[in-house]
Amino acid sequence: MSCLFGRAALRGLLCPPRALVPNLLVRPSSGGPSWNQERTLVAVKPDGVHRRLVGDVIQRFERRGFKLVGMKMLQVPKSVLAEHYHDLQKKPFYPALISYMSSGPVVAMVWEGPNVVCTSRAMIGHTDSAEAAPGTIRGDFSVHISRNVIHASDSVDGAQREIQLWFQSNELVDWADEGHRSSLYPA
Ligand code: IDP
Ligand code: MG
Repeated sequence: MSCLFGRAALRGLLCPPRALVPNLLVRPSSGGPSWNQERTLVAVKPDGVHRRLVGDVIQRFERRGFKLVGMKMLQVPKSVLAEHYHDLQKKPFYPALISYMSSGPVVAMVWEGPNVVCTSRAMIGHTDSAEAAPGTIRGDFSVHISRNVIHASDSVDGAQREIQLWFQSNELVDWADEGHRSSLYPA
């Protein structure tokens, strides 16, 4: 990828206006906040696991105020990766991408919170490590696009598709944190 923002990367960095975010992942709550409680898939890739970066990633998402509702370590089957990256099938780097993503364990997580899809893309940074801003996960920990440490879904629809692909519904935990929410955002 050149030094200019690629279209996919740019799309991943720009947040849609809040009013346009579809409400697909909102969980019903008992008179709770009207914020979009989205969910997104975040995965620490094999390079991130090898480099002991899992804890740092979790800490960043927790400190931001997001809620962990699913987590597992797995060696991702190539069939899952093929579906996950089906948009990239014709790219020259696709075979290397699948080989790399299946080369070691990945830590997959589902995070929940207001606008978590868009915010997590900002937190992980630009796809190309050379373009990723310092302070972002990729900008702090990676130097090459093919070893960029972390995945995060790039749209609400994509997040829903990816969560269903990577997790069984009984692997996701709805746990109450109402007492904590009021210190994160207003009701
Ligand atoms: P994203 O991970 O920021 O959403 P995508 O365009 O969806 O970026 O690409 C998926 C993954 O494919 C990237 O995170 C990166 O690991 C790899 N990738 C993308 N573009 C290139 C490239 O030009 N060379 C090598 N690997 C790439
Ligand atoms: Mg992507």
